[in-house]
Amino acid sequence: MPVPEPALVVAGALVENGRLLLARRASPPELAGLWELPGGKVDPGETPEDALVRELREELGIEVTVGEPVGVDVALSATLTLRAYAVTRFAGTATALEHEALRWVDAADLRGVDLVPADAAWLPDLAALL
Ligand code: DCP
Repeated sequence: MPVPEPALVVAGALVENGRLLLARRASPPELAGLWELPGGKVDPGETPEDALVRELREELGIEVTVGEPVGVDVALSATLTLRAYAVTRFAGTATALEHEALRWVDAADLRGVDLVPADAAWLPDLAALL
């Protein structure tokens, strides 16, 4: 039997004036209260870039341009892989439409933030953007 490719979750790194946008998850219970790069699952037939544009519109109410991947892909499980992309441009004011809160962090703040475990793998890559 062929082994299916893992499904992809995409997340966006938005930087403005030396600060990175983080979003605090409301669910599931084991991730609630932890900070992440906002994003979500790629739908069937959708490109990862299109999925990230859609997710950031739904979650933050902004229109983004997606750039290159940031850091390495992270395995969330046998069936789910997580990838971050740099957001090179965005329009609008980011608003927590689906998260508990948003926060813009500088390099010093980033070191002290409680990130979801998967996103912590990108810390050096994210710090390099600031
Ligand atoms: N995830 C993560 N780090 C991120 C974004 C997501 O570790 N920066 C993880 C959390 C979940 C999975 O990826 O285990 C899917 O993320 P979401 O729940 O945010 O994605 P969706 O909103 O698309 O999921 P659903 O369809 O379940 O609502």
